[in-house]
Amino acid sequence: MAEIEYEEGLGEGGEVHQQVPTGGPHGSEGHLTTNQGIRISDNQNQLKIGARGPVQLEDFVLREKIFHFDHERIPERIVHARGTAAHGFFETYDSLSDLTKADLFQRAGERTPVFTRFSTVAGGAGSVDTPRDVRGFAVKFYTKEGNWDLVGNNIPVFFIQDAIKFPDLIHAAKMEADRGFPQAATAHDTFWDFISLMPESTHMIMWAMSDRTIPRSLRTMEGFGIHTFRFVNAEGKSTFVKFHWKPKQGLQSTVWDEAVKIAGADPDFQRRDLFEAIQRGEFPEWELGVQAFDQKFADSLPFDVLDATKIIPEEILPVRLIGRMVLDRYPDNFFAETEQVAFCPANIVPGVDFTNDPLLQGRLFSYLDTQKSRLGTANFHQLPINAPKCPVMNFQRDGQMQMNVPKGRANYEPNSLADAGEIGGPRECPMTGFTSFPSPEGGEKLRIRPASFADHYSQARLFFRSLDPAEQAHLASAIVFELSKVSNEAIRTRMLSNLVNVDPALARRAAGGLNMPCPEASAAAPIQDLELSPALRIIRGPLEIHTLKGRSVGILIADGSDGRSIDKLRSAIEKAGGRAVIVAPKVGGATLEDGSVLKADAQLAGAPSVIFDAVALALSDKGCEMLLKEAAAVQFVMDAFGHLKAIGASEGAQPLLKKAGVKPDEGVTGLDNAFVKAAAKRFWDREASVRTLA
Ligand code: HDD
Repeated sequence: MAEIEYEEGLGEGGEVHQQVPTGGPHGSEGHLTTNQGIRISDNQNQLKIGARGPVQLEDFVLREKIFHFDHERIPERIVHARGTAAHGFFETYDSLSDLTKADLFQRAGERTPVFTRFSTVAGGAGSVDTPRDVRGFAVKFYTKEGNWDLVGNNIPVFFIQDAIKFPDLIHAAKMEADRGFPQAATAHDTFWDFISLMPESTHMIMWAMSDRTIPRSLRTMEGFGIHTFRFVNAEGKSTFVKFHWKPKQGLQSTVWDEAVKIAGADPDFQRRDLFEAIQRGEFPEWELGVQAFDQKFADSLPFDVLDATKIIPEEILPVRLIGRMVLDRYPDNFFAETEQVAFCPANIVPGVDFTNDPLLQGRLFSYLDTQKSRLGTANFHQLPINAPKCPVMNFQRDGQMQMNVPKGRANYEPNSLADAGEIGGPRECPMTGFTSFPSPEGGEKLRIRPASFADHYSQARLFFRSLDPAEQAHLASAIVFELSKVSNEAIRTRMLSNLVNVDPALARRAAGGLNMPCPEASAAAPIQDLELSPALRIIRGPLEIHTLKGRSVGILIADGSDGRSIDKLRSAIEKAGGRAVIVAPKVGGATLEDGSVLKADAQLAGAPSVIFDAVALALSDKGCEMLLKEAAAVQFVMDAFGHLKAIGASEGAQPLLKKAGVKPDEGVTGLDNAFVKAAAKRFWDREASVRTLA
């Protein structure tokens, strides 16, 4: 946008009465007007009697502007309040007509527009991006047959089996009722009190305490539809499906100390990361896959597929990849799109259907209801971000904020007005309209949980035991951290006794970390030792990719640094698909060895190493000497080492390595190709030397 220059007009007494932009009528963007379209002559001053006189009530420009501002906020989401989103497309790989008649899956290569919102769960809209928390993964497909919302998380199971427990779960997880804290954290008494009394949460708790809840980037997480849904094909045949999103960027998490420090360094770390990746043209991509199965297969499993606290291990039922999603456009306006987008698991298209999962069934009501209170009107579906991209025609009328102007007399159906040449309106479509899968249902009316939902520990054990030992240690330490924040000892003990059911060694580790006795197991229920599932690992798992693609390297420079080696390093990083970010004590840059000035992308104090995937220290003897006295520089290196990242260091930088306590290992290299290779991964074996894990 052209910059507008202002010229001050002086009144007789020398008072400023107006400021007039000088660049064209009102810049190149047109005229400033009120909401009624009246052109505004002055947007700087209220209407007054005399330059210092009383303000006039008749100033409609002022009143309208302040009134609108006063009402700018809407209620934030009760959960998933903090989020970020992007536009993109979904592309079908091959026709899926064997499984579903859903139009978006019929033709290979067909693209469907999507809008995807990622979120944390517990924190408010103004909280931080990197607490330990589940991430929401909600996708709105604008299909030709209407909107389909796949409202999932980055974890394939949930805390509860029945939606009636959701308000209790969320009340317990969010800030405590009397004191209003902690914000965006589950490490407090009420959460663990509830969880310790809800054995069905145990499997989800294993995931929540694992590295899954501290993802490095929104781009490096999986997504899951969680519930068992149905696909229905043109012949009316139903197949059960579980949805999976697999990140092409690979799976990557942070270490806990790093996540905590990122929250201070950049509370917006993950939304900035998504925004900037898209700006750079590095469009994040996920593949959509399904685990498809029939009733016979469901009956063969040692648990109920209607129970949302269970997974089907991929080793038992592989994921069939059916398409890809690319996010290639950031919203133009955060409020209009990201804040006003309204997801609803009840939005499905012909060819997709629900099952009797009691968690899913409760959700079908909740989301439509919440949107009405959050967006203030039953017409929220007319907002551009929510409006389907296919025709919407019905006899629903009126309500607050009705944006459409329906024509004709008929606002009911059936009607015969069309027979008389008037507008009759739309009609039912028995052949092509949505029909529910006619599953035979029957039984007594009861409030009861099926016996097939009773095993709360076998899959929790399966998850824990399937992890890499490094991840197991992270998980045990996370439990110790969280329970250490619980002041009520009885809650800690009760939780530990639940953990004995999962894995006695895990319970003992947690008890050891808390320095508490390990209690007896809480349940006598039989627990099955299921076949382990290595597919569940992040570390050394199938989706841990060693790459610099989409990742960043912070290159620390100072006065006297060698420009040639910086250039060489930078191009090697870029060639490997990474991003080199020059960090210097001053943002204006540093004077290099040859006297030239290299501008920095970031100032050292504002760019700690936690925001990078690896760091390089391109320092001369002189520059290093200067930085030895700079706590931020020492911390930069100390944290990179503690967070198990690669460190490439010039000869001159060696004293800084020493001061930061860096011990040589394969992740500590010179500023050469070995560094570029090392920068693509983390060094998990280093961990035992830098922190005590439970
Ligand atoms: Fe929920 C929002 C995911 C269970 C009630 N939920 C919400 C969002 C996601 C999920 C990703 C944010 C959507 C956005 O970005 O706008 N929720 C889940 C998953 C669940 C789940 C994966 C279990 C498998 N949710 C769940 C239950 C209930 C709700 C059982 C209520 C009975 N969820 C809501 C809600 C929210 C919501 C209160 C808050 C804001 C909104 O809907 O639009 O209705």
